[in-house]
Amino acid sequence: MHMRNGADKHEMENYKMSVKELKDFAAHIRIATLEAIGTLGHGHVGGCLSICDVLAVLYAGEMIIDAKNPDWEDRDWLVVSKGHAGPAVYATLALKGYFDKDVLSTLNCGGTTLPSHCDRTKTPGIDMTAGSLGQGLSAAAGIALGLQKKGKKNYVYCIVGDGESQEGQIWEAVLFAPQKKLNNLICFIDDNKQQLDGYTSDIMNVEDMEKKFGSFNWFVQSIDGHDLEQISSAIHKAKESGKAAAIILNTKKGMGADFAMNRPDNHHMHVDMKDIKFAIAKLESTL
Ligand SMILES: Cc1ncc(C[n+]2csc(CCOP(=O)(O)OP(=O)(O)O)c2C)c(N)n1
Ligand SMILES: [Mg+2]
Repeated sequence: MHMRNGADKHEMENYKMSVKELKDFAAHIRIATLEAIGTLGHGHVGGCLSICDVLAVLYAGEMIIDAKNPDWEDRDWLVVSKGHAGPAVYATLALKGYFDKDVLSTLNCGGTTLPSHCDRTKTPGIDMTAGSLGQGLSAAAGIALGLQKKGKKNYVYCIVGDGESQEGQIWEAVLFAPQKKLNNLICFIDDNKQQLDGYTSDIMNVEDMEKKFGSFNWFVQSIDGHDLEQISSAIHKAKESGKAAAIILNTKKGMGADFAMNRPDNHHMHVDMKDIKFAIAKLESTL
């Protein structure tokens, strides 16, 4: 595992976080995401909620970051390649103190610093602009290679969607990373089995991602993407593997909000404030 100057404080913080505290953090991310989308009246509810648990683990202490210095050169990087999940990332960043929580209510409004899709030029803490699917893993691999060339020990994390993995450019990056020995790159695949207009297996089946990444020489794990302990342990195993690592997160699109789960049309939804309030109350009851 890499160690670097100034990192010890953050790593200690991570070890102190109990599972209950992590669960609460994930619930707070979901609540703040739903509040922001509810205020706007529409948004990418499903794809935001499926990645809240991995965001919780990363930002609870796994990533070495400094909210007061988002561009700190010894930080870890996160590329959210499925850029439409911006609102979940913004909720996390606000909870971590990158900016005031009130800013979340400006989501996707004119002049906002929080556009619906991630934009590194607008939002403190966003490391890469995304939205045109398929590009983020290449960007993450490039960042990881650049950091290695500079002799830096930072990790680069990337979150890719299952539908997004139909893009050809993803597989160029999958070919590239192990050849360049990018052992500082950890790619999560948010395998929520759904894309914009239906089930991924019906539209263009990405099939066995574990086998596919493995055959390109990645260190691969497939886990329950809503189990915080499994996510945390998979990241540690990935770091110990010494290889470019893929973690397939078996998730549910819309996880944590009954109105958004188990339906084919939960991608970009117009939301009813009654449903949002009900979902938030249910999440709050778990705190
Ligand atoms: C290149 C490109 N094609 C199409 C879109 C439109 N689009 C936005 S999200 C999405 C579905 C992506 O599915 P998935 O990667 O599974 O993400 P999820 O919705 O499950 O979060 C599509 C097709 C896009 N943003 N970029
Ligand atoms: Mg999906």
